Amino acid sequence: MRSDTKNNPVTVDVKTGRIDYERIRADFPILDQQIHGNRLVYLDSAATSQKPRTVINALLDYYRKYNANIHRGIHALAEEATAAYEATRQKVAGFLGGVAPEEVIFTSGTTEAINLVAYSWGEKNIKEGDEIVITEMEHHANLVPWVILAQKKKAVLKRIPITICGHLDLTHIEDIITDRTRLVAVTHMSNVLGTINPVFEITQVAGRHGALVLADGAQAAPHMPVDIKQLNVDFYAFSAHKMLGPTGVGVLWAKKHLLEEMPPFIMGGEMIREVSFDRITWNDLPHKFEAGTPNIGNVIAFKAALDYIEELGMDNIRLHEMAITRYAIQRLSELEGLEIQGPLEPTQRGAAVSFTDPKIHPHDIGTFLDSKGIAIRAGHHCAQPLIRAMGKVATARASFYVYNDEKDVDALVEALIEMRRYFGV
Ligand code: C6P
Repeated sequence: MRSDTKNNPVTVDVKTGRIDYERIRADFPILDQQIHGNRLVYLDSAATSQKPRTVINALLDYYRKYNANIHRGIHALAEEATAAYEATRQKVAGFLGGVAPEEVIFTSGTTEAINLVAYSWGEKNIKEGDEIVITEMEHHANLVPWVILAQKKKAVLKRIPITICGHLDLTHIEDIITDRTRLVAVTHMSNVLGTINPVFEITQVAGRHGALVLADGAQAAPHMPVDIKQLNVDFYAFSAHKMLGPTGVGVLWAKKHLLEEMPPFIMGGEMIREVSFDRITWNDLPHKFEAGTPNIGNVIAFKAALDYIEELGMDNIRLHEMAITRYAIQRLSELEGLEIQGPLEPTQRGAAVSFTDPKIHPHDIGTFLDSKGIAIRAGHHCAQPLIRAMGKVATARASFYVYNDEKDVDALVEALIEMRRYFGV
């Protein structure tokens, strides 16, 4: 691997675990700009995070110096690209708490990772009358594939409801997960409510009934330590672009024996061992699930993102975000009538904070904040059944990451106060 993408050491206050925000912000070139004449305050990391210079440089390096296809060539560039691509797989395996690298499948994102499980494992294992359990707070990526699979297979789709505080209501879990349940698909952290779900506890119940558990880690993996063995899940999916990495790269982790039993999802080059017109045998893991030329440069640059996160320390990231979230909830609560969705206690939630104003539509909130240089997301956040269960049509969502601090929260709250004056409410 080339070494000129090496990051400068980042600083963390050892006593508080707080990240040196000004220092971090300087690592993200995109943040150094004005939007509509104001300092950019980026509060939309739950949609996609910004990228540090090291990630951008890793991508440029690949295209400038060793762009080649992987696992095929016998020339120097191909070998260098293959080694760098596989180094990311090793890094991901370590990031997940030390899993086997062949259990790490690169996909285009969380969405494709979950679809892979639905099409491959689901098509093979779900039969008429079987049960698939999801929750009321799923993103469409962990909902639509199961709705469609259940319809196709005449399986029963059951759901775990939410409480008014935005937690999963596990009161009737023993009735919901039964001996007919084949799979429980649950988000590790809600992209709307911020709720961190008790995935391990759910795997305990599922395990007693012989059901597998898939956790959607799109919002959790970027923000908190993920140890697959401790979580006890069978499948785990997440996206690089929400954790400082490039778009177009995701990960499906699954237990080796499951991957070995699952048929390939996409057919083509690289995923085969031998092909004739009447017989085809599959390649070993992980290649069986990575047909065609993958997103080589972006996978390689993803390693730089994981290096950056490792250097900061995931525990420090979590502490930093809990402090910002606590401050954000406290400051937003000062606005009379503003409703904050999800748990209010930062230890139970992540740094995606949804809110609604009784008199101003979330889209108007988003548009007004944009005019002040503040980027948030407004809408249903690809979780329509959840938004409906909350009795809303949409929410505004501010989401924080390593490059945000309390100053950004203050900018948000001041702009919301100004917005109310502007709308005369
Ligand atoms: N949520 C948001 O603004 P992809 O698009 O495949 O990288 O990730 C899909 C996905 C799956 N699960 C959860 C919990 C998610 O939050 C997301 C992406 C973004 O909330 C874009 S809709």
